[in-house]
Amino acid sequence: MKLPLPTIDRMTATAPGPAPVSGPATRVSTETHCPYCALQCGMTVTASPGTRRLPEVAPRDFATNAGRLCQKGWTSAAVLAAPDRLLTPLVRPRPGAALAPADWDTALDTVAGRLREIAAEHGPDAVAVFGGGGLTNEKAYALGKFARVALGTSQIDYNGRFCMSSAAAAGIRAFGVDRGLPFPVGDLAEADAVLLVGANVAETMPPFLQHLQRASAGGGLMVVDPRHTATAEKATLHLAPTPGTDLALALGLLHVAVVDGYVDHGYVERRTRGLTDAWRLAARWWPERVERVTGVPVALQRATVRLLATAQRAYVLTGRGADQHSKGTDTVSAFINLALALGLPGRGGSGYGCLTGQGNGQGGREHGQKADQLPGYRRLDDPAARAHVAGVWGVEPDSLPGPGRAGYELLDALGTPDGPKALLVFASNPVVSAPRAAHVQERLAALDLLVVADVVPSETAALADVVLPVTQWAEEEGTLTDLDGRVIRRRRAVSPPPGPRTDLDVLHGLATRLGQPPARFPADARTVFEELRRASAGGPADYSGITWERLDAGEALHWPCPDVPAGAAPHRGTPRLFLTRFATDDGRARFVAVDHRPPAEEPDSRHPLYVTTGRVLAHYQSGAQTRRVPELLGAEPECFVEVHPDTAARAGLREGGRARVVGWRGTVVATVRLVPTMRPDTVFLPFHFPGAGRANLLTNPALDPVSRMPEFKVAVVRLEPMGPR
Ligand SMILES: Nc1nc2c(c(=O)[nH]1)N[C@H]1C(S)=C(S)[C@@H](COP(=O)(O)OP(=O)(O)OC[C@H]3O[C@@H](n4cnc5c(=O)[nH]c(N)nc54)[C@H](O)[C@@H]3O)O[C@H]1N2
Ligand SMILES: Nc1nc2c(c(=O)[nH]1)N[C@H]1C(S)=C(S)[C@@H](COP(=O)(O)OP(=O)(O)OC[C@H]3O[C@@H](n4cnc5c(=O)[nH]c(N)nc54)[C@H](O)[C@@H]3O)O[C@H]1N2
Ligand code: SF4
Ligand SMILES: [Mo]
Repeated sequence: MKLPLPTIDRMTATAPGPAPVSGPATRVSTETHCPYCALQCGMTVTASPGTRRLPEVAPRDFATNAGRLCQKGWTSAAVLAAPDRLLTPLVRPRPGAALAPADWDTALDTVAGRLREIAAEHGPDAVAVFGGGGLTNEKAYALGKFARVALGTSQIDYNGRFCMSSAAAAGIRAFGVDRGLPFPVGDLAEADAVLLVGANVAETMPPFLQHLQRASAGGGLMVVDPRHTATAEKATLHLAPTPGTDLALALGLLHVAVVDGYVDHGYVERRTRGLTDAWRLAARWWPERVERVTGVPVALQRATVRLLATAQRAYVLTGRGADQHSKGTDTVSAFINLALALGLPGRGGSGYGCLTGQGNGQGGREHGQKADQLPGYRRLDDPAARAHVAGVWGVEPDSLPGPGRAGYELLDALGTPDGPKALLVFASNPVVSAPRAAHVQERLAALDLLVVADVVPSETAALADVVLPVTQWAEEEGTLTDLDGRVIRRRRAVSPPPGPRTDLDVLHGLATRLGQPPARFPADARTVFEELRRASAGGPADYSGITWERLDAGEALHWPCPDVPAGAAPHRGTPRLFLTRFATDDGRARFVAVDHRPPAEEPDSRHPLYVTTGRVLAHYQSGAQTRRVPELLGAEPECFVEVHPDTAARAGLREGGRARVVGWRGTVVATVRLVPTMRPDTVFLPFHFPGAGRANLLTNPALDPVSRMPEFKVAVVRLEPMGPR
């Protein structure tokens, strides 16, 4: 792909004030947030209009980051000037031909024309949409509306399905609503004890560690992770279960809580239902049996429950290590059961929370890009929700399609006789990040039309028939919702280079070409936000009382924040949910009766090791952005595999040598890192790399029956040495 190179001097500031014509550049600073993870660290971006200098990024004091940034945040401006940034639409003139630059009208006409043909031939469900949790609230909302109204398709889902969908499902069934942290993240700073399950925040949200300082210094930090991570290093207790056995561990911890007399009976009586049924299953998970299944010693199980139960302020937090299993929902439910038995959720200063991951992972799962959902975290199969949202959209409720395929199932169906023939991808790179990636790549290749909107030529964009170049974070206005449900403003700090358009503009252009009235798909973020407020009014995630002005004034507004009658004092938002009641019919939280089951795949003589996957500090997700930042690529240039020295020796591997990691679905090539703290039965791969270093060549698309989450965290492999490079 040969593209015109962006020059940095095109990225001039647009904040108020005269543009410098000559002489020393005026520097213009804008308060915004990091483009990457759900912590949404506050940062100030300072542009030097009229110069070739990259905008400067500096941390600012915000509730989530208290003045700190991680390495990715500090270097985030580099992606604005990525040398291979997409600046012009690209169209593949015919299958097999190379992508060629095209003007916007040609590209959008091509897409709209092909979508019409495909829908006319095969019906509206032949066109599918795949979104992302990095999209702003307005984009996520517009994408869902575009799918249901302009395309009339049921086939829309997004990458959050691969992220925290298990915790979301477990949260809804326990508490009636899913807000990752139902309390401000800063509350954690007062905690005496925190049980962190399957989260390596030292690498995935480094500034978050400040909030755990008190617990960590006071001996109250407990980490459940098969690996001795940088986070586990800070913990007093490290429980290192066999991958895929957390459910047994959580049942065992509940067992200990009951048998050792730590259940808060008053709380259970007043605020919950269902302990008896949950206990019936947990009763069979006595500590010695749990030790046999998980490898976590009995004494450690007991010490964990004691610490958590005797602390004055205690939290249970889950991350992807709990979620990303074919039993992720039940696993998270089992940890929620433990928290309920100890009386933590909905008690000021204590609680349960799920650590949402993507920049707008929270807002991205509320406004309708999910297969079964309408804005405001409403259900697509709820007649009242359909009527309300259809009213806001100006369409008939009956015209809205029903729920469609979820995540992997959608990707797996592409190009099959009953499946979609066209796919539009906004803000995801499934060729690298989806499970069983080689198969997903084949499905994408089988489509009649693949359209990718992205800022850089990702591995998925490289397969597309049409690539649409879009603007990025510091070039745009919008809102996002951070990991504790606080709505924040993303602000335009630099002007984009000529060429790219916003995602909202792209959706506007496509919708009008598909015959929609132009006013129905506004390209202006604020206008979309005003509509989103109305669409969300009365829903679980009610944003109707949140205004652009209040956000700009820096008010801390957590949803739900309903609108109030004229004249009344504005609603202050809800920083802490559940203090008096849970969001269930009767206001009580539910224990869910769950039992352990093994992962979908277990070691055998050909594949004697577990492989688990996750993140490293320097890279973000599929790496499409961070592999384009020289400092980050320099820190982690290629895929590696963490192996215990004995395991490596048995396989004939040395530090720094290359290994083939061979599983049932494929082989990954990785550089060997000897890690003495690894479990000898387990190896670890980061999933940030493309090509032969793609961890997802190995991962198992065995799905959780409730959340449809794939089993990213457990597959089985063997190691083989490879010659030198
Ligand atoms: N540097 C960096 N930061 C990020 C991201 C990134 O890509 N890079 N992505 C963001 C996003 S979208 C997300 S979702 C978050 C994810 O944040 P985390 O959940 O912290 O990330 P992971 O590394 O996927 O998984 C956490 C840990 O789970 C462990 N684990 C593996 N298998 C199991 C198991 O069976 N049980 C248990 N208990 N633990 C297990 C892994 O060893 C790993 O250390 O990070 C966000 N922040
Ligand atoms: N093996 C394994 N696989 C995993 C995981 C794991 O732990 N192990 N974790 C899973 C998780 S938690 C997640 S969240 C997924 C994430 O995986 P992906 O969905 O692939 O996420 P990203 O790499 O963030 O992809 C975002 C893409 O959107 C582009 N982009 C950025 N901003 C915008 C924008 O405003 N508009 C548009 N149109 N594009 C934009 C970026 O350049 C990038 O190409 O990966 C999952 N895959
Ligand atoms: S922790 Fe997350 S939000 Fe904060 S600087 Fe790092 S990537 Fe950005
Ligand atoms: Mo994620």
